[in-house]
Amino acid sequence: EKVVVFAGGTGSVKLVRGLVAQHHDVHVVSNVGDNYWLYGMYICPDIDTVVYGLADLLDYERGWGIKKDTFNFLRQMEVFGEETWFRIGDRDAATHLMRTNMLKNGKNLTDITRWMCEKFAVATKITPLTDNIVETRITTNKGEMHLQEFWVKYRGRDKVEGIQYVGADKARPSPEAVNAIQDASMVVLAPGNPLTSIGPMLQIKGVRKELSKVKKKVVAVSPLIGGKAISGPAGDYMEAAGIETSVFGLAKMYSDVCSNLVIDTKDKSQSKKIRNLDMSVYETKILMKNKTAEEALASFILKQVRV
Ligand code: FO1
Ligand code: CA
Ligand code: CA
Repeated sequence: EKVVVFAGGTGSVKLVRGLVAQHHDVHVVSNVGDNYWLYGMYICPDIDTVVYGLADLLDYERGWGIKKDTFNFLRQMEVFGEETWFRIGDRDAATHLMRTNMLKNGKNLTDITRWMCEKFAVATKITPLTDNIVETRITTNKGEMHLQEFWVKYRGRDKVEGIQYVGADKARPSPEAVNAIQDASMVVLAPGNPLTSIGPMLQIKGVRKELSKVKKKVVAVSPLIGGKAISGPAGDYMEAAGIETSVFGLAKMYSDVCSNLVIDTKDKSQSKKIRNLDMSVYETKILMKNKTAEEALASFILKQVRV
């Protein structure tokens, strides 16, 4: 059985790691909306987080970058008078530099990501959802900016007024991603932010259609516990997008592409309402605070969710 995981960010890598530990054939389809150009280098946080996570190189506490990485390069950029709010480690920089050179030599992100998996000895397939450029941009009272500027530079403190996925209307899913969806025995929408991790992927033309064709085997995992985001600004983004910050709001958002929703036991008062949307609801503990919990949630999804 092939399990395809739509992934974007820290919660996603935990679930992916849990699924891989269950010896399942896992194929990760990654969000690209967070990708960011800096110092002439192309940075793909969601791809790198999964690669590093599966290579056991990820800084587990931070949830991004390589553990025990040094920051000499960044310090020198500071000496040169550059902004250094986006903390690129020395080893991490090598990844971005190699990727950028390959892009300049005409390789696409799918090929580059495959190369990365080989170099980091990651056997799990990881593919960007698209080889086209899609950029998640946030509008606040300070104006419109890249997600990384909103979240990292300004620490997510400004009020979110809107979210745009620039390029999503012209982007198309890669053939690898479409094949993965079609061949999957289960497609899992990881417990990522519904607007900035999973949302940008669903906005790409054709993706909603592909998923809706197989919605009976699509399982979304809630990123909320007790109506609040497990981590990050999911709640604020949902509010800005006019979506009720609850598992019911989430269910409505996903109901056209997904027939199964895994929610936390703390949210079970909403299960009945969700079932009325013609979705199956599964209740369990969804917080993945260590590797045991990651594997427990993965095992629950594989064994309890009937697709
Ligand atoms: N997140 C931060 O909060 N601060 C950083 O300095 C930072 C650096 C960084 C470098 C490489 C990388 O792949 C990711 C990095 N992230 C950083 C995480 C990342 O920007 C965000 O977590 C996601 O893009 C939002 O989901
Ligand atoms: Ca992300
Ligand atoms: Ca199984």
